[in-house]
Amino acid sequence: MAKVAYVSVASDILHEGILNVIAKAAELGEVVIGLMSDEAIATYKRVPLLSYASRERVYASLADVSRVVRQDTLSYRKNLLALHPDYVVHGDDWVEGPQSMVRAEVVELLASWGGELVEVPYTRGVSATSLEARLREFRRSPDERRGSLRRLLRLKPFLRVIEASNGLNGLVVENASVPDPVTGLARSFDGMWVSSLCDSTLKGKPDIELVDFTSRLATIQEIMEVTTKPIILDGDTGGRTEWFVHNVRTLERVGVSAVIVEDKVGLKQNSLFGTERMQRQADPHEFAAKIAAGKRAQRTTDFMIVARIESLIAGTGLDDALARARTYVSEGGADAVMIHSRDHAGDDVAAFMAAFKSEFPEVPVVLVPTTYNHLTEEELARRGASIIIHANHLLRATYLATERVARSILEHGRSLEADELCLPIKDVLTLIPED
Ligand code: SPV
Ligand code: MG
Repeated sequence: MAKVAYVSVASDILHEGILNVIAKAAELGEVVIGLMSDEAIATYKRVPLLSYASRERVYASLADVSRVVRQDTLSYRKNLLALHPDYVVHGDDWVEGPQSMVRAEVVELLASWGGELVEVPYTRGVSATSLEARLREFRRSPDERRGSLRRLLRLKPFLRVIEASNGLNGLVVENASVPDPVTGLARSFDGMWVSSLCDSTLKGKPDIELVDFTSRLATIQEIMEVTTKPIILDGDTGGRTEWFVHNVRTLERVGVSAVIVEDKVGLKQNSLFGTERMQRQADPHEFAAKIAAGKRAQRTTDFMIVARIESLIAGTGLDDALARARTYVSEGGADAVMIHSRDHAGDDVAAFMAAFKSEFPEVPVVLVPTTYNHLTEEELARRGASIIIHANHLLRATYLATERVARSILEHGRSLEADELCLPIKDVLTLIPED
């Protein structure tokens, strides 16, 4: 019987490096490609550009490949146990770094039936990761970017999103990455929140819909210029319905993925004031009609309108929140709901999600856990959250840091003491890539 050589593939792009690995496998036996599913890839890097079906066709058509099987996880375990291949062939680039844990498991499994891991010298300069840099331009295109939020929602159990308020902190959000404590693989943010609080505060203005849509759009464009991740706009109340429909189309056209609008009327104040400031909730049917008008105005299917429910903020309670959620989804056609709260325990939000998800299991729930931030993203996701937004932390950090430096310079009459609080000049000069 022919020997079997298993090659796992995650790349969109069939390049020379992968062909070298497959050619080596073909020398050893019948080549079975373990093609990673979109879900598996999304656990540690960007969602592929090509669908699973088209990637499968590409790999199945190679003369050296006998068949393609689906690999549903980053771990090879399930497929290796099913196939008991004689060989696994891989580039030697995974000996160290984030994939070394996956490698260790492969070695251990193969040993149990006398299989062997064969490593091919890594082909420099053609890895999917270097091609990825060139794909950035493509990912920045409005269509690609707009649709990426829905795609991610389908592929990942929950999305972690953080505020981005200008080009510079947009770059921080785009590039920040830490190893996952369990798997060792890269963990990064899935998307960006363009907050009304932060956008206003950065301009020295209160968060009362004073910063107009044209200005908000300029912020979005600035962030979009230098990043590729999906953008969720804090759309405040959405304004007059007659304006909202136009703004929805503008946001779609520039590549924003979603707008969240809150069910308030009159002078909007920031939700974290709770009932300390006079805030009025909208009539639920009128608000549903605004959302429905926005949905009808859309030119694409991938843009999302999220209904934000302020009942727990305004003190009108859980039953009101649930009734409104029902109206906004069933009557308004909202693609998702955001339930906001400033409760410190997070119990009201958990109660809302338990009830809402039993009625609408498919409708995503968005949370902004500023006050109940002792709960981890995973805990919130277990309770039913699909998108978790860290809404204002980069702005707050920036204020604290800059104010400290300003005081230090005043106190000392020179900037020497502030140096340790600042990014070194040589780093700031190279912070922004020139190409
Ligand atoms: C924002 O970030 O502007 C928000 C969230 O709307 S909150 O400030 O909590 O109301
Ligand atoms: Mg806001």
